[in-house]
Amino acid sequence: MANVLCRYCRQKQLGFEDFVHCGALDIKDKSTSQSTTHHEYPAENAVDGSVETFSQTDNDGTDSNPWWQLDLGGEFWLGRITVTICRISPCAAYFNGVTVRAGLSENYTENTECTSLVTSPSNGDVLELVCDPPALAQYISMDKDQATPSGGGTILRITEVSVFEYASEECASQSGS
Ligand SMILES: [Ca+2]
Repeated sequence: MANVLCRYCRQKQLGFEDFVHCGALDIKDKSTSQSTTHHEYPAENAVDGSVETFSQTDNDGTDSNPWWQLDLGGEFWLGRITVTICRISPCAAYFNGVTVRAGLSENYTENTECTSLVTSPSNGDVLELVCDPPALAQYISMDKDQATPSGGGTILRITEVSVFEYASEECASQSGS
């Protein structure tokens, strides 16, 4: 994985690519959406900077394929995606079995899986999900694949998401190892 990371970093350092930002992206005011919304838990609650709020899809069984999506408003090389899971049950169950995708299509089903499937998280976890290889993406989505056994059924709850680009500091640490 280190070689993949460093290739992109070196391109940036040498000016071959027009990267402007490094590290964590400011996503607080970026556009979010989700398949359905349960009561007062809209999609933007997952990027509002607070671990006390969360987004959630409907829990009445009518949303059989729940998804959540973030529009970064531009293309970025990802990177790392951090997901905070709230501390109280059933927070972990509601994020179990999630597929994280990143890509350039507004239709999340056309984007590839960015990280491995999320299985058996715990309440209060901060999941560090790495896009390997790096993904050029404008859209990040999280959806529940109904073909995968999931303790959370058809409800998707997301407490807080952070998104990181590959930065030159990471390149330096990787290449020095
Ligand atoms: Ca939140």
